Amino acid sequence: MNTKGFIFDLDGVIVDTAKYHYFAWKKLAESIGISFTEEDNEHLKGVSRIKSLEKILEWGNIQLSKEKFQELITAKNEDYLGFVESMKEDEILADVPRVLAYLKSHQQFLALGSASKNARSILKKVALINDFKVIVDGNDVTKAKPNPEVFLKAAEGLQVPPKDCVVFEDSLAGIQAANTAGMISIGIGDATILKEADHVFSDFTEISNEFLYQLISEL
Ligand code: B16
Ligand code: MG
Repeated sequence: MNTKGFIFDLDGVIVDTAKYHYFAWKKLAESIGISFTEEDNEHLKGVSRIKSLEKILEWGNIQLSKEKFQELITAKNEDYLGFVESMKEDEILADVPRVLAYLKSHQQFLALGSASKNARSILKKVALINDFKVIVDGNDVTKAKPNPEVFLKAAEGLQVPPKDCVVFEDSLAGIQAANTAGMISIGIGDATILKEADHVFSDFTEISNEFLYQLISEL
């Protein structure tokens, strides 16, 4: 059996923390008079915390002092962590445990590749921290998705060449990062948004063990 690298994004792939980011960004935006919808939130998926606030300010055409920027971003993260605090294993997205177990039982290497600086604490909350051989998150990279740094570092950690890696991602920036890294990209979500991916599924319930087996044997 070939050993390949399977790299998972976190938010929107393993857990649905996007809704918590949404609540926290909405509170922040509205506190400075900017309206914020779920559609706006879509544009922040996979985008780093700092870049996200820069985008919101741009949308509202607002300039802030460095101090105020820092104050708001700290408050946003505290609000977000307030939601994360009560997360349990039942917030793992459907069929993710089956896919992880299948890959592990076929001797495949698993990594996490996320833009989030909170990735490790979220993985602990949902008891998945020991499932990944390598974790690369927002604390380990200097270049945000669509730059491939996060996935290349994950492949390096797994000691698997990028061409033998598969990335599961819910954001367009993440799919572009995987493609630039020379990896197989699998979009989880809306096929119209993720059309640059090699394959798209609306969620893991649509990904069969046969498909996973094919990935393992064909790469
Ligand atoms: P944090 P992913 C990304 O995680 C989220 O999609 C994005 O909405 C968030 O702003 C970013 O992490 C930073 O997260 O504030 O926790 O450092 O999808 O790359 O796992
Ligand atoms: Mg994501």
